[in-house]
Amino acid sequence: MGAMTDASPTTRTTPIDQPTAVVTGASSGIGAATARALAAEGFHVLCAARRADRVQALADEIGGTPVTCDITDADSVAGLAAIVGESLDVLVNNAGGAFGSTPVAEADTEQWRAMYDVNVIGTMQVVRALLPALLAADAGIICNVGSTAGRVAYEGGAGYTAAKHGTKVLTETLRLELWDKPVRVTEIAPGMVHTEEFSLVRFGGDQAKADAVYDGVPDPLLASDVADAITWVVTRPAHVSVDEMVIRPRAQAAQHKVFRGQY
Ligand code: 8X3
Repeated sequence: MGAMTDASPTTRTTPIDQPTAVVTGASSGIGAATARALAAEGFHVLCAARRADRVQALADEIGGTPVTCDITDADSVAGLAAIVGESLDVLVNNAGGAFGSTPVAEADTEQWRAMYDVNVIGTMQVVRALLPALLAADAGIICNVGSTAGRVAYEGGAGYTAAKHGTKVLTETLRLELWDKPVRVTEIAPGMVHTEEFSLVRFGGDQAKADAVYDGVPDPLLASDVADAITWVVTRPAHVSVDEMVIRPRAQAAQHKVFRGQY
């Protein structure tokens, strides 16, 4: 998996004075919205994801660079690093996901492995490969997209909550390890975000189950809301480090306390 395809150039073509950003999982949802938002802020965005047609279309739309990349594949990530080159200002580690919702007693081992692979190991592999370029930028920032699932437990969610707790701890550890380097490390932890794919993927393509998650909820967050938060964080002055930001819709006071009705 993860072989580079013809959607990936061998170099990027960034004007010399334009800041650059990598967004992983840029093929849809929060990733695509973040790529658009950063491009609107003047960044040259390297749009990285597995689906070549989608990253190509997005890069065409925003004047960015498409990179076909599977973050769980170290060779594929090395290809991303080669395209990034010597310097990188912003890394948004957004690629991730939830697969399945069974209780621990009925857990599907492969789904759990896949969740740890993409949410934790994949994030680590991208950080490891791109950190030299971020340090070369002298004011780089890493923004990992975690989740409120990395803050609490909920029934049927353990494979995902364990992985997103992993994303959180990876982020905290990285901030400690880079304490004397000119790079900031942030985690954005969204709650309920209504994207086209997150719940659909979690429930194996069952649209009715996916729709039920948001049923009656007045205004769940949209991908653009989270992209807005990420853009704000990464455009603060270099001495301002936002360690973490939890962002939920008004209707979600806590993971289990979701208002479904009309205000
Ligand atoms: C998604 C939040 O509530 O599905 O990261 O765990 S939740």
